[in-house]
Amino acid sequence: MKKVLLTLLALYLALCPLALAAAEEQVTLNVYNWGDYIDPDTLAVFEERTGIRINYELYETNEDMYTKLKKSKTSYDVIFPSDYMVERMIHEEMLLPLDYTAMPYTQNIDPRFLNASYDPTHAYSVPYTWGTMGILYNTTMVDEAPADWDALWDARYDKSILMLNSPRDTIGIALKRLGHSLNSINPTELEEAKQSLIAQSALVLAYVVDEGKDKMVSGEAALALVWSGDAQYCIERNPELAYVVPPEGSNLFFDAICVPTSSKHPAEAMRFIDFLCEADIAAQNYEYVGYAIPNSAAVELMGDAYAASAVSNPPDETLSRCEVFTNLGDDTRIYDRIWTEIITSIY
Ligand code: N2P
Repeated sequence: MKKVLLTLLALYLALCPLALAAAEEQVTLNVYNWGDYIDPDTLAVFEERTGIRINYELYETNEDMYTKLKKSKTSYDVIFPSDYMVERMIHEEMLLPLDYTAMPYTQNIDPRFLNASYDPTHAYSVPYTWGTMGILYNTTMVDEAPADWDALWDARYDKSILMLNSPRDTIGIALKRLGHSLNSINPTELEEAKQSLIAQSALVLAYVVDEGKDKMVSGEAALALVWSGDAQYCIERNPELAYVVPPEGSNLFFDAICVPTSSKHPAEAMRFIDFLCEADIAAQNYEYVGYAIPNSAAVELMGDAYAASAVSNPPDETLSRCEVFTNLGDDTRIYDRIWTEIITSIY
């Protein structure tokens, strides 16, 4: 009996480390992304296929994501910054270099998207989506289609206008409307943009990001400053809505997938990025998210269904009027200060 017990004890002690090791192998990736920016079904596919778990958290703006990464002790494994924010995070050594040999499906990315100035060799970022900013409007609530950015300053739509609660986007559009670059750091131009936004604020129903979509779909507001994919998402749910990129020009953005330096599981993070680049997964995500994608294999797979949307896929003439945000370095503080002044003048 004693011998049997000793044998069992020996066996238990021998197996214990194995059990511990198995428990340790369960990796959870902390994925931090914009609202409505992935089809949740694809996350389940990834978990099932790899045994890697995903803990999914949301942010609404590049600035919120950046501040969280700087200030919180949480380690994130995968994030989705826009162009100018990728540039800033590379500069501040917040991103890990990527191992492309571990991500064969990145070959599906259209090479035209791989020489962007924010990360010229794409050492730190894999392109995920792209789009424009414009006006989403309810055709039954406006007298005529918006002819220019002035529509968002039109007193006829008092308390029926939604603006983005996002400093670069909202200040950028105010600059564009006044004929300036949306990367301006000229104090006079920025003061002019600030005053125009303070004057406009009396007409604004709310400064929103993700909640704006429901408000537009339900007809609570007549006009909204939105990103093209969110416009597409809303138009699919309410065909009385339409989208326009005003003639003065707008922002063209590229959002990317990156691994922050705080990642505890960079190998698994890159496995997830590679998974998102598979043609069928990228196509499935496009159908859910509505933003244009740089994945040639997925675009080919979708054929006409993809090519047909002028909202996601604007003509070159529209794109030629758009500007990409650049990292403003220390001058970003001017925008932060102006944004605080605008917001505090409202509330
Ligand atoms: C997704 C927000 C997209 C971000 N809802 C635009 N850069």
